[in-house]
Amino acid sequence: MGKLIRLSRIFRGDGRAVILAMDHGVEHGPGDFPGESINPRWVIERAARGGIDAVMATRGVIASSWDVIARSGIGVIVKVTGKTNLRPREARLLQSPIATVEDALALGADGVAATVYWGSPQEDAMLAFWTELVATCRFYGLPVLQLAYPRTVDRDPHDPEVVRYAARAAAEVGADIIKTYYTGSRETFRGVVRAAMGVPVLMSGGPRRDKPIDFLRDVEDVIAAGARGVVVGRNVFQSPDPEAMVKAIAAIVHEGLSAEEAARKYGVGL
Ligand code: FBP
Repeated sequence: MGKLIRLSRIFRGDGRAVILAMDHGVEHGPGDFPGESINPRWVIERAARGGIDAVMATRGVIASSWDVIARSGIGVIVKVTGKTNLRPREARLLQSPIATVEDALALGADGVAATVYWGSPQEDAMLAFWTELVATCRFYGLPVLQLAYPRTVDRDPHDPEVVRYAARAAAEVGADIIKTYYTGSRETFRGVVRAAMGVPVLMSGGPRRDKPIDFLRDVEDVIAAGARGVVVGRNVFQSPDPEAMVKAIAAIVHEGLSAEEAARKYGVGL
């Protein structure tokens, strides 16, 4: 029951969610945050006004913005794994623990998130951590989101077949929510959603598009393919107007607007 109650704080009544990702300070470094966006409170405040349903972030970001989050009533997903780009390249195919489930609960989490780089030479270590995580979260009634990222040494991580494989594997090892890469077409992403056996699949945002309309078209495509929402970072906080961008994304996810209609309505990407 706890898990169901918490999932209802992440997904709206329509079963869909727009989630702001803010774990980039660890994953990529502060260079990802232009201007005011270096302050997570600034970003979360605007994204909440725009209509995000939840924020997925490191415990430090959640702690820094706790009052903004509490006032806005958005769900909280604490990322419990991470890696930095300061590591040697060959060591970046491994995510390490950066918080415990109890740390997340102490922050009022509605869920936790962990990355598995499927196909990595260090897949074994991430699966060992993941298996413990799922068992602990089952005990506490806490949903677990998996960032199911194919990271083999020789395949394109956006190759539909490896994304489909990652999504299926995530579903089979107990993910409650799957966040993975867009495969570039509705048809191939429909295959990803089907492979996940009913576990909600959300699109991972990716680097900021030069033209916001291109990102909004991807959102429209994945929703049409059966995705249950998006988990987006850079395309929101690197936008000149994060609030308008979230409004446009939410209009596609929750109101069924087309990318063009949403862009026109909120003045982005035209
Ligand atoms: P973006 O929308 O900015 O891509 O955020 C999604 C995300 O998965 C973040 O949660 C994470 O920090 C980042 O992308 C990982 O990107 P990469 O795996 O390419 O380093």
